[in-house]
Amino acid sequence: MASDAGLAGPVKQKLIDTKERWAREGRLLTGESATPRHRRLPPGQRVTKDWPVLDLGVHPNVVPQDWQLTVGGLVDNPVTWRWDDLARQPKFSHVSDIHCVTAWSRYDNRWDGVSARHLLSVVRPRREAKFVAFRSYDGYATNLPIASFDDDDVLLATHWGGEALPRAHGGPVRVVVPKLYFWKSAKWVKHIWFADKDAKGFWEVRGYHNFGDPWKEQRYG
Ligand SMILES: Nc1nc2c(c(=O)[nH]1)N[C@H]1C(S)=C(S)[C@@H](COP(=O)(O)O)O[C@H]1N2
Ligand SMILES: [Mo]
Repeated sequence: MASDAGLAGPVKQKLIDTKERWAREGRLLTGESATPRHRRLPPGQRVTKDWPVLDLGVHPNVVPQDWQLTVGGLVDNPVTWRWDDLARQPKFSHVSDIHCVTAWSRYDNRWDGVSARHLLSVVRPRREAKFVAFRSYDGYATNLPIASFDDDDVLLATHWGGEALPRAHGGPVRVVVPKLYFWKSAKWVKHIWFADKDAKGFWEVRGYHNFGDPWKEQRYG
């Protein structure tokens, strides 16, 4: 079992142990592959109408006045955005489906916030930057290739369904990366770091796939 050093409080160790076991056993795998062109629901998923809360069990209480995001690493223009800075950025809105590795999917989530592409245009990653690492207020971490962040459906979300994003779902600000399993979408985001090397996050070191494409059923790896 990997160490939980760096997490911001008592985590749900049972949930973590169960999910690590699923990864070892290859639970939920169908062996199918699909493409979004032919069907809406990725293999092995079922649609839910409600929106489950899934995390390590620590819901940091970050009020907008205290929230700040630092974006740095291999970029020309590192920034620290407080809530007011974020509010001054161009607004972006997108409707997308959620696919969680625990097999639920939720259609038609309307997100509002600031697009990843706008953030990229502000910080300007250098040519050597190939990966993005996220770190959250609860100590959670996850990682993406820069190409997955640089997409037209990725955002820093402040609103869901027209309402302020609830704390349980990562408010005041979370990342949303709809094309990958939802563990790649960091709640309560605090740092975004660009690097030439990949650095695995919380679930990626616990048997979960490094990329996490639901259409290829990249649950574990
Ligand atoms: N900061 C943080 N982000 C996180 C997590 C977490 O524990 N902490 N869990 C991930 C996982 S495993 C999932 S499935 C989604 C769940 O988001 P939701 O609770 O809004 O459904 O958040 C992801 N982002
Ligand atoms: Mo998850």
